[in-house]
Amino acid sequence: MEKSIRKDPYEAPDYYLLDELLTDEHKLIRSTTRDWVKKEVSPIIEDFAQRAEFPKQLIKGLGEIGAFGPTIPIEYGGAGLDYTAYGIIMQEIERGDSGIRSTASVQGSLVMYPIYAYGTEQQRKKYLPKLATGELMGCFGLTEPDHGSNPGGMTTNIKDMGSHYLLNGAKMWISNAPFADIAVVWAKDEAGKIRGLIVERGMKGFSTPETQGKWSLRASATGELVFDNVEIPKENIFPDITGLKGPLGCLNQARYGIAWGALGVAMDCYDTALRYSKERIQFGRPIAGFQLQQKKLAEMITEITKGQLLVWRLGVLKSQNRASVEQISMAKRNSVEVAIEIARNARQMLGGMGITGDYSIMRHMMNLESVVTYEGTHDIHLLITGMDITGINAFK
Ligand code: TGC
Ligand code: FAD
Repeated sequence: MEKSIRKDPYEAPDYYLLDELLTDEHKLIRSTTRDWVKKEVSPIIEDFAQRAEFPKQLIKGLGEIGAFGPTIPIEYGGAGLDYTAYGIIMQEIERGDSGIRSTASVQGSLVMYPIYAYGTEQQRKKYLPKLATGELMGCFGLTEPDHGSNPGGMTTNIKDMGSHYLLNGAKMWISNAPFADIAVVWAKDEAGKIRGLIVERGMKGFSTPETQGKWSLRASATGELVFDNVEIPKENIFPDITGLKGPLGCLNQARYGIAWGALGVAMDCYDTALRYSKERIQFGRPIAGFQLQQKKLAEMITEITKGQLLVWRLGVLKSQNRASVEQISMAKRNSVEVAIEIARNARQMLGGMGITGDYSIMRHMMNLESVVTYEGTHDIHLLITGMDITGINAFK
């Protein structure tokens, strides 16, 4: 059987004619992003993932297709698009690789968004246009070695020294950290209030050691942020936002993108398994003709279709500023769960070929182990839903 992934014959499933719910602009954005992923990501991503290296050459193209800050207004270099368009872009990029979507999510939702939403006009003008093109790359430091699901317990801190702030502490598991030019960092002030600030590479006492040995998200660079008496100019702090709602407000944006993105992974795995099963002959007939394989495929397309409807509706609500944080949690959790289940079944449908890098499924499967953990774990999102429907907090 011909090995097909490097040619990337991907065709997206649309079982319920959901294209009719999209505008012409949405469809154009989708085809532009899909073409870019087929041309630039698919041919190289497996090799980069095998080598555990981030393909830096993709940064410029990500900027050109509007993947950095799609909803940020045009005057600051963003694309000024609605949330459905943003979701579609994340879906298409993650269909190629979760690590590349991570790079785009962090840049747009976790770096550009807080600078736009919480920053001063001077900060917006200084950073946003260059972040939109990828001339500057950013990362987002919330998680610490001892505070992951419970970021409110963070110990990274700032002291007001009069002319500047002094930043101390460490962040862990930070996407893009090893090559980022700037970091949006969350730290407690002397009153114990969480504040956001912009740290620039080159500031004395700031380092970003790379995390080695990941079996997941291998084409994404992850690292630590270490702050040893870093002097932060006063103009680098976000002036008004305080408390956990600052960083969590950014996470709403990124979690929304993942809800679409993980479904992209599910669609890629389904498409690969469907094509393979129609071509692979065993016992004298295509394996797609066996009931057990049809059950897997039928269940995959059913879950994909339900997920597509959920994220489409969430996109409409988000564009109208009516999406609740709990609705976003439900969609992030559901899409990742659907994708994990589909990736596992799709991998089995490819038999031995499924474990190789000739197909995208095994890489997707491993990536999803990060996606199910970051931006709030599967458990945390379930507890958010649980608290919303019962009114009872089961976190603490
Ligand atoms: P809690 O007392 O519930 O809330 C504290 C304050 O925050 C507000 N809030 C939110 N605001 C905006 N958006 C949300 N989603 C919010 N959730 C809560 C809340 O109203 C309150 O405001 P105020 O004004 O009363 O102070 O906080 P808690 O300490 O009990 O924690 C709640 C919990 C567990 C849900 C939250 O901390 C959480 O979501 N934990 C998960 C942590 C997480 O998601 N970390 C992600 C790190 S970044 C990352 O993973 C990037 S990966 C990037 C990539 O590569 O794609
Ligand atoms: P823990 O919080 O220690 O959780 C361990 C387990 O306990 C989980 O199963 C969790 O669900 C469970 N648990 C925790 N609390 C409860 C509870 N109350 N009830 C029930 N179960 C509970 N962070 C950033 O700030 N920026 C980034 O760019 C970033 N990128 C990342 C990239 C990768 C590849 C990875 C793996 C992580 C990244 N993260 C990033 C960190 C990520 O957000 C955290 O890993 C995540 O929030 C979970 O924190 P933790 O790993 O400390 O796990």
